[in-house]
Amino acid sequence: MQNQFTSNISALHLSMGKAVDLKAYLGEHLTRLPVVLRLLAENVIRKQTGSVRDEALHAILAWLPQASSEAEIPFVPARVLMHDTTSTPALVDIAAMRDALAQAGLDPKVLNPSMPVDISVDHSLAVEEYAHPKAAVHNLAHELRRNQERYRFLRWASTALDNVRVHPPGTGIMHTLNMEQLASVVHCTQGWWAPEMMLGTDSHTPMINGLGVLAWGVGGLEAQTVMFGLPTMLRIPDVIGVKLTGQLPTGVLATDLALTVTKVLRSVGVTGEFVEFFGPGVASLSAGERAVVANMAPEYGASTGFFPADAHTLDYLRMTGRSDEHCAQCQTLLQAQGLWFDPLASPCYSQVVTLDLASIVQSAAGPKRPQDLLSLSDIPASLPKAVHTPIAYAAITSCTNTSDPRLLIAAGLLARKARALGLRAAAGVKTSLTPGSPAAASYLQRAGLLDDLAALGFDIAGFGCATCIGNPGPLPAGLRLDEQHQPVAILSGNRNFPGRVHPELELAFIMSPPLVVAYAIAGDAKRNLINEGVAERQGHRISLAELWPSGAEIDAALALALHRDDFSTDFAKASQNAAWHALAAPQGECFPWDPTSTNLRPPPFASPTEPAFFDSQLGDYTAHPLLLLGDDVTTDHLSPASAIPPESLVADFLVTKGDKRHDLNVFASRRGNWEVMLRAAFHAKTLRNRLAEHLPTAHTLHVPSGTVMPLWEAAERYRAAGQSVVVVAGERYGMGSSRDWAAKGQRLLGIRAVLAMSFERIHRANLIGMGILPILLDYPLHMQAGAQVHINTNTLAARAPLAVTLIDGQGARHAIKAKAAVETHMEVELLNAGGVIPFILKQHL
Ligand code: MIC
Ligand code: SF4
Repeated sequence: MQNQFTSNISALHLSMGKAVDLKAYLGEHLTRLPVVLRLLAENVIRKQTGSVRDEALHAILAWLPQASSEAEIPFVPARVLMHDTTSTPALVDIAAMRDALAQAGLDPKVLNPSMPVDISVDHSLAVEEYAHPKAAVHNLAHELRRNQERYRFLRWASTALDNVRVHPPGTGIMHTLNMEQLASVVHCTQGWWAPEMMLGTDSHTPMINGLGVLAWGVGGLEAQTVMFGLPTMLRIPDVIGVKLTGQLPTGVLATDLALTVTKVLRSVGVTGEFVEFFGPGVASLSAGERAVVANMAPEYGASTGFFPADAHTLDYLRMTGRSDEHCAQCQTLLQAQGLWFDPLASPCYSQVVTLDLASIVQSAAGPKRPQDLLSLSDIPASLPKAVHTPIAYAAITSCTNTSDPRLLIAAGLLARKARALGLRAAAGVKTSLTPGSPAAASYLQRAGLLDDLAALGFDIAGFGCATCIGNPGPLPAGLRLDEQHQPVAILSGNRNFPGRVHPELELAFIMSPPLVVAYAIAGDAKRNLINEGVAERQGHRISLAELWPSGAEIDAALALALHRDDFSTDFAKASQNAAWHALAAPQGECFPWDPTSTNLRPPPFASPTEPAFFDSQLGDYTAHPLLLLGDDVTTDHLSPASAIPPESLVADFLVTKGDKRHDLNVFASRRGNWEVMLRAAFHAKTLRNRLAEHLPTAHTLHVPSGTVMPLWEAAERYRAAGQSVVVVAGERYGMGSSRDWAAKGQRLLGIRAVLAMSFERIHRANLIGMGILPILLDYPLHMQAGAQVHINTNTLAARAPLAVTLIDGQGARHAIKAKAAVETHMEVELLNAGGVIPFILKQHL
């Protein structure tokens, strides 16, 4: 449980009030520790007491000599940020847990978040309409119609649960909202001034690290533990210091830097560790540019991409309407605590990677992974030979690249030059602009660039995730998709896994907003923009350089466009969303479930009467593989977020329940209905399951019968026969997002353990949160037909070897080198309880 403050903290007495005297605790080690660890120390001092505090502080200091540690420490964030599609399942869990308490005759109200929870309704916007002035208004109306039931539920939650605030559709993307409105950088809490630290149920939560706010992404399950007052336990991470030198060359944008950092850090391997930027180059980047780089932390695999705060941070805070008094408080506190950025400082890091900003060039990444960096002229060669590659979508989208005004202004200026030359988007390209915040419309308008963007088809289509999350709306009419035509998506997002943007598209490139406009004009991903130019106009080849805005042009437009008050007035206006406030929300401490709903159903893993889903899955058992997978299984494979294909088992199921086959919305919108999500598990055309060749989507081979069948049916058969199942995979299992349905789906399929060569951090935690044991293999496990594994978890301990045996098809046994991918003692407890939900409930029942 969260500890109380003690009065015996060594305090600094500042002009505005008292704060932890970090120097008193850390002594001369203060400046040797990376800033992220200074912040974790501050959190421990303020939030813990007695021996817990002493041991944690001792462990942080003991990190120094090796710059590494096995010790675990508690962390208590100040607040939690969620979005509609991760908050819905978390709130559905809470509603179901409240039912369980009520049924046991207990007070359901004991389950209440103990800290502020902000929910941004941003993930469900789809680009149904585009390239006309009313597109945004109509898309918002489509969104509200489709998601009404779920939105009413969110409104119920905001009244039934204390501390929950919901930001309606149209107010922007959560991370932009966090940057522009929610983050305070420093705040006064329970009488103490403190640096702000938070958690978010989204992998891109570290975007706020660009402002010096320590935060990382967790799954909805981990957020539930934190919300109910349990600390989150973390192993003191390795901290990779990225030393930036030099300055970005003219014409090179923050996106190019973020993509380069992603490539470099993926090759270094920083999974699950903290990244902190330092060195003189940092001082040359604005806070907006830093946030772009911080945002892509999940793409480079790190928990954070931290930039300590400095004068640029204050400039950003002022620009977005925070008061001068508050900015002064930020500076006073951070300087006094030794947390202010010093470009000459060189703290001690676990590893240092140096990057010269002057070496960065205009880049893109793709066509299948964000770490596959390309120079523009290498794009054509990265595409399959002998096929046409028309551009299906050209989308300026995503928190990553629409939060920094510089990037959107650059896109607008490129559009202006193109328009002046009479250029238009190529026929058949679906263009859209979905910025992270309503203020973007104001500053683009003020700079006179909205019209230029619209002339090229980039009218604002709404304020939300849209194309980035796989909600680009239908493919453009007339698009050819066959053996000769492999259409491509061009987007300013952060992920391009096959099928991520649209289930039918396997190829996508990530790039800066102005490049998206250039590609929309070019119309074909194979056009070499560097050698062949962007387009021909009256016999004249128009080069990219001709269209590219200069740094001075961008600066001039920014000076004209940015208006300090816009950010809060536009946000306040968007928050008034009348249609949202008119939605009738149910009242009461327990949610009145509608038994006919296809959106919201209480899940079995929150019900003590469902032991198969509620009790611990540890033990001594022999298991069949439910799936045999390779490397890079992403969370988009494990539980897609994009459109539900009308011809699919999931669609068939929903149609039997009365839904319309051609209006099924996206998978992410069904995360409140476990029956749909069970069928959506591993629903990915591009997933290769080695148990059999050419398996249809979401099917597997049921080994005992030798029959191919839908996964959930196979799971049901194994369960009925009392047989256990596991998943076997390769490297980077669970790469991608924080969605806990990627783990919940596996639990519903009865999967007791996942054996893989490596796990992505958030997904590993989500598996444990669902009571599934992640097992780390020393070498790839090749299972021939009929092979099984024997697992004994009776002596399970954090990071300890585990007894795993391969039983081959002939019955011979081979010991396998493996260990539990379990990091902390708390995680062992969660596995023993059966997962987070039973763990929380069992404390009350
Ligand atoms: C994403 O970018 O994939 C998402 C959608 O924002 C996810 C969260 C989710 O799956 O709901 C993320 O990155 O965590
Ligand atoms: Fe939304 Fe994309 Fe940002 Fe995730 S990365 S929060 S889907 S815009």
